[in-house]
Order: sequence, then C-alpha cells, then structure tokens
Amino acid sequence: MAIAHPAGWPLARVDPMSPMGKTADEAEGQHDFVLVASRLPVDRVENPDGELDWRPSPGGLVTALEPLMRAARGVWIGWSGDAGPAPGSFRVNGLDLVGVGLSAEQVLDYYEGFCNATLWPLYHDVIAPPQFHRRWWDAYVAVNRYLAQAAVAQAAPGATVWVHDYQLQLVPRMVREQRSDVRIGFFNHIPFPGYEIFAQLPWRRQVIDGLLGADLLGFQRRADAANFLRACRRAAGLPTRGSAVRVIDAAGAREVRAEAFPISIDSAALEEIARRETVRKRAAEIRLALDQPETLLLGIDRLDYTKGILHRLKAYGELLNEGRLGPRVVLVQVASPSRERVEAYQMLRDDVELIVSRINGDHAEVGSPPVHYLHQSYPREEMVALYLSADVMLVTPLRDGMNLVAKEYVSCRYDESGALVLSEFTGSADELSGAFLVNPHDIEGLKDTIVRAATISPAEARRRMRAMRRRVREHDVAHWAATFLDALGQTRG
Ligand code: GDG
Repeated sequence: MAIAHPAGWPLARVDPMSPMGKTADEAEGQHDFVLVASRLPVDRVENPDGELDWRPSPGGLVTALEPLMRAARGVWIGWSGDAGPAPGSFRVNGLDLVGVGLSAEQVLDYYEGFCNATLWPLYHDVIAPPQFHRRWWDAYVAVNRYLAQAAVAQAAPGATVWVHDYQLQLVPRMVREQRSDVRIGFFNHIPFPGYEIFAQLPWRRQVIDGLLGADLLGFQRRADAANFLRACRRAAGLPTRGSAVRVIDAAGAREVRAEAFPISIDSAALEEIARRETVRKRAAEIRLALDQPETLLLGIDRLDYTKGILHRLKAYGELLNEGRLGPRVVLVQVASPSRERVEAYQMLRDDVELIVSRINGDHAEVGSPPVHYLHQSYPREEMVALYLSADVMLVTPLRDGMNLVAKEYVSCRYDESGALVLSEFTGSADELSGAFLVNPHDIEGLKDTIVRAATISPAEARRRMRAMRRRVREHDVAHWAATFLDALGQTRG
C-alpha cells in the first residue's frame, strides 16, 4: 500500500539493495513487529564524497530491540529529522527502517509547536507556559495519521505494533480503527501530569481516546500511570479498576491496562566502554586539564528547562560566595544543544550563559574558572570519560520522566567510587536508593546536599554506589523491553 504524504510527496526509496534480503518496502505488510517512534534511530550525514548517507545513532532503545527486530522481521518507522520528502524504506546495519517526511510547515506546527511548545511543557508540570494553538493541533493530528498509515501498511496480520512517546499519542487509536487484528502497545517516555494540569489541554478527550486505542500503556513511574487513570475517569468518565480502564469501542468492550515500566540503559555496554584503557586515560587527562581538582562536580544534560540547570548553578554559585567549597572544587557542565529554534530554549540558553559568566567573573583566577560550561555534543566515549572523571554527579531536574544520565553515571563507576545527587522529581529517584535525593527548588537543601555528597567517606560512597549499580545491572534496557512486551503479549491481542 503506498502511503500518501499530506504534502503530496511520494515515499522515495533509498538504498533498496540489501545483502540480507528484502527491504522494508519489499516486505510491506509482512512485519510481525512494528515500532513507531517520532524519530528514526539514524542521522542523515554527508559522506566524504559529498553524498547524503545515514549514520546509526545508537541509543539504548535500538540496542535493546535489535535482537527482537531481527527475529520478528521488525521494522522501525519514524521521521528523519529534516524537512523534506520521505526517505522511504531502507536498511542500515541490518535494521529495516521506513522514514516519513515532514514539510517545513509541519516541522514548525507539529514538532516545534505542538510537541515542543504545547505537550512538553504541559507534561512537565508547566515549568514553562504551554501554548495552545488550533493550527498546531491540526498538524499533530495529520502527522499522527501519517505515521499510523505507515504502521498499518507495514504490519503483518496479527503483528505487534509498539508506539513511542508523547509525539504520537493518537496513533494507537488510528491503527486500531483500521487493524483490529494487531496488538498495540504504547510507551510514554516523559511524565504524565496530574489531572489539574492535563485538564488545561483543549484536546484532552481526543488524547485520552487516542491512547486508549492501545492494549497496554506503559509509563515511567507508577504515579504517571495513576495520573493517566485519573484523567480517564475525570475527562472521559471511564470506569477504572486497579490498572485497567474499561473501554467500549467499535470492537465492543475491552480492557486497557496502564502500568509502570521504568526504562533503563544498556548497562553492560557502558561499563565495557568505561573499562577501556583509552577511555580511562582520557578521564585522567580531563582531570589533568582541570589542574587536578580536589572535587570535580559534573552536570550533563540536554539544554532544557526541565533539567534544573539554573537551580544547580545558583546553588553552586552561592556555595562559592559563602566559601563552603574549597578553591579546588570545579563544576563541569555539559549542556548539549537542543530544540534551538524554540523560543523558550533560546531564552534558557541566555539565562544559563549569564549565570555561568557571573560565577566565573566573581570567582575565576586566570586560567582556572570554577565553571567549565560546554554547549556542545560529544561522542559516547568522551561522555563516559567525563562520567569516570567526576567525583559528584549532579542530576537536578525539576521534572524528568526517568533521566538516563543518572543510570549511565552509575554504570560507568565500576570501582564503586563517586556520589550521585539526584532530584526526587525524576523517575530514577524511585530506583536509585543510594543517591542523595534533593528537591531542586530548595536551594539551601541543594547546597547542603552537594557539600555532603562531596565529603562522604570512601566506605559510604562504596556502599551507596554498590546498591545503585546492582539495581541498574539487573534492570537494564533489555529487561525493560522484555517486561513490556511480555505484558503486551498477555493482553487480549
Ligand atoms: C527522554 C525523557 C527519559 C546527552 N548529551 C549528549 C548525549 N546525551 C545523552 C545522554 C542520555 C540521553 O542523551 C539523555 O537522556 P535523558 O534520560 O537524560 O533525557 P531526555 O533526552 O530528556 O530523554 C527522559 C528518556 O527520554 C528515556 O525514556 O529518561 O526522562 O525526558 O543517554 O547520555 N549523548 C552523547 N553526546 C552528548 O553530548 N553521545
């Protein structure tokens, strides 16, 4: 079945020749496992000959699902990340991909607008004011329909379709309307807000209805699932019992389950990188470049207002003003560029850079600023070297679905040293009991906790780190995916 793009572009086929047999396009309608996410797990890059090519952007999700994708003739459907025609079906590293294309207007209205400036702030407790525009909603519906069509076209009879994240909340219903034979799972990577906040959304009924097209809805925390169940009762008047919502639709009465499945990382793979000689050497070089600090504090975040970077900097600046941190304590803050065309992100960048330069202006000596601010993206190995070099990891979001950085830090610390300061408003806080938990809004509390974490004994650090490492090792991303898919397999299908 050919999928018509709303802007009328055809699905062009790229790299149809594959040594491993059929491409996704040739196997259309034959995939037993269909993953639908807003983005493909590849980036478009220019190769040395000036031609456009695809480079895998491996995240935990791909690694966890790769074996399943191979075994179940899986396909991954998503957007390439650029405005323009759809890349169509192609294969990268043996993974079947179907790329959809968005017009420049859809990127503005659907992606930068409804996803990043309506849903993202709304679902993160309105830390920034969400904007509600009917045109953005229309684009959201159209793009969801476009991706749902692609899923319908690829799914074999009785297939499993796994839809990911807040950008695609209408897809489960849109798929179910056309394909009552498939089993549909949905996983929300970000929080689901309390009802008083969710209720602000003018399209709250449609969103709930869209999600309830699934058989199983996964959330990061139990509190998120509970918020969703409450929204079903309050906004849609649907009865719930335990984690089940009773739904009546075209197919009759069904039960949809909403439960917590906390996501994780590929812990073993990260530890393997951390143990490499080259990476350990690099970690030592980083400390040398910083003039061998007594304590190295580290923050690594996408530059996003949910991550609590300003609160962290404020606490650190005050600790320096008060002389509570020695002169040889430094903060390295990586703030990787994110959503740079959205206004709230541009303003945040200005605020962060102002406070960094204030702190450095007040406290730097020539050649030794107290804050090392890096507005850049780094290769995986460099990230791991940073995790290895740090004494205290600062993870202080105001709200975060899970926060993988906290789990990554823990996985890299194979010698059981280091301390983690972790916001209680992250999903990770439910699991990492060895962390120093903080309320990032409480600047005094945050300051005291940073000082405590920086001065614990090696024995206490070991005890805490050991417990956190065990948790992440036993609950890695493969465990997460298997648990979700097992639970989905037990739904009525
Ligand atoms: C969403 C939810 C949930 C960051 N800078 C670089 C880089 N990163 C990597 C980190 C980590 C990932 O990006 C960030 O993951 P987080 O979980 O911390 O946050 P979000 O991006 O907001 O993710 C979140 C997650 O989805 C999964 O469900 O945990 O709550 O908001 O892996 O290492 N990686 C590289 N260079 C960088 O400069 N290579």
